[in-house]
Amino acid sequence: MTAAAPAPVDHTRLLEQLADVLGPAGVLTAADDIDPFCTDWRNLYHGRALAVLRPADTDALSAAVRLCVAHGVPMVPQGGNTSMVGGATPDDSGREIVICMSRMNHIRGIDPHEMTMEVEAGVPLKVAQDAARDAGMMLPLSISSEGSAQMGGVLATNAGGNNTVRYGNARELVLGLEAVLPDGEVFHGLRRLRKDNTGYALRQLFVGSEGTLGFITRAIIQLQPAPKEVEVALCAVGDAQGALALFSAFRALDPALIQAFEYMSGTGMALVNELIPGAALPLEQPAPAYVLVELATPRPDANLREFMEGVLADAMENGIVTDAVMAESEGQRTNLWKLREEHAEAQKRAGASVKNDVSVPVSRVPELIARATRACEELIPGIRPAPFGHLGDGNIHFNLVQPTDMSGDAFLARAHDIMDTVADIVRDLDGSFSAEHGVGQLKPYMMAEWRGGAELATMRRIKAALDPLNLMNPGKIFPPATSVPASAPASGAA
Ligand code: 2HG
Ligand code: ZN
Repeated sequence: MTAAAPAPVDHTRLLEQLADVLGPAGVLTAADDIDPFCTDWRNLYHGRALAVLRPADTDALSAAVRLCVAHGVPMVPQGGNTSMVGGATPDDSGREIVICMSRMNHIRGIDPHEMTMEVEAGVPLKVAQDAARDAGMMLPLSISSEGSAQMGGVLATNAGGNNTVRYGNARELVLGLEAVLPDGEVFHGLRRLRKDNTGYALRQLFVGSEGTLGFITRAIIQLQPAPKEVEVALCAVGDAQGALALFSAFRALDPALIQAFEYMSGTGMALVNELIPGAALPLEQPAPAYVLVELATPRPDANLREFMEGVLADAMENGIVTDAVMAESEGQRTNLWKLREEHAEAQKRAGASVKNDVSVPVSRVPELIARATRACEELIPGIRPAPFGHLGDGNIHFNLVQPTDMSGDAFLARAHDIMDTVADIVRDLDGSFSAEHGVGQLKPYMMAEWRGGAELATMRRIKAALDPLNLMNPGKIFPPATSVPASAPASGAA
């Protein structure tokens, strides 16, 4: 006896009901409209979707989620579509609905006394930063994709970036949160309290959950005073050990002044100079490695420049720094930052690359870079390691660019070997395989090995309790319950 094939599901009724609650502008179904939402910006994942929903407010999203749940349709939230790990891309079943947050794009208020901002999920990070600046304050979260990345996605992935060293990840900036839960109920946690020890801190469950436990709709963000003095320097160093020594020198004197402390390899910097129009290294000689340090203070009379010059002069005398340039104007600051911010773009232009967004205790960054460089060069002769990132947080993007004499496809076919090679060293150094980009659909296969036992089991229990039907961003974070840890990604990594 053969089993009857399952009857095809007719979603016409669901799409009609969704159009009723969201309005015609709120439901996209034409292939041309949907396609851009079905591919990630790195072009690694290509899914399909039943529709894209564009709710205008929390109530509309809540009603839409209830309808999707009633029809058993999985939902994938998408902000600026800047995920490095395919976290916002639907699978290829064509059954999933993408929830686009762009219409929920209002800044609902800024309070100068509390120094808080209430913001909706679809506001681009850059827009929120500019609004804080116009109000005389600062939203202290800065990432390379801030022009496109939206607040909901930034929070859902607990983004880090350049200022984590001083202000923490997105998690540390969130005082309150509103989210639509997997049954469509709204979690009203938009409190603006510094102290609130009333049971579990539920808002923190949603931060970093990558849309698997609820869809963030609004948040209260802690702002900071706008800096009055800012100094930026680009320093040439011999290696990561020198970079770490420079970090320790600044930190020993005044950790509160360090707003960013970024490491760049000579290889990565050379690619930026070669492939990014307008980029130019303002030092006499290329160096094996570089540091970009930004100091900032809200005090107008802090003599930051003198302080920076003093630390750099000592570092040059001690041989830690071999050359350095300090920005003389805002324009020069922007140019120095461009050399750092364009690393991801330059590597994309250089051909196929494999990303490893890893972190280790900060003291072990030099060992990570030295060992992983050696191991990858042994694995694939001619490979171009181009590590860079947030040295002050111990978070290095240990990225590898294809050899010039190898095809991109052949290189990407080795992505899994490369990731495992780096991961083994990261594990040996007590690190994490996912520092600030998340797990998405790229790295669930690593979860069982790295977060197995009680930790993964507890995460699964939380997921099952909140989303028993597994309809919120399925396939992200969690490996299939029975999976062996060998479902290699087709390409790339993060
Ligand atoms: C950055 O720090 C981003 O610029 C991107 O996190 C990192 O491209 C990358 O691997
Ligand atoms: Zn980064």
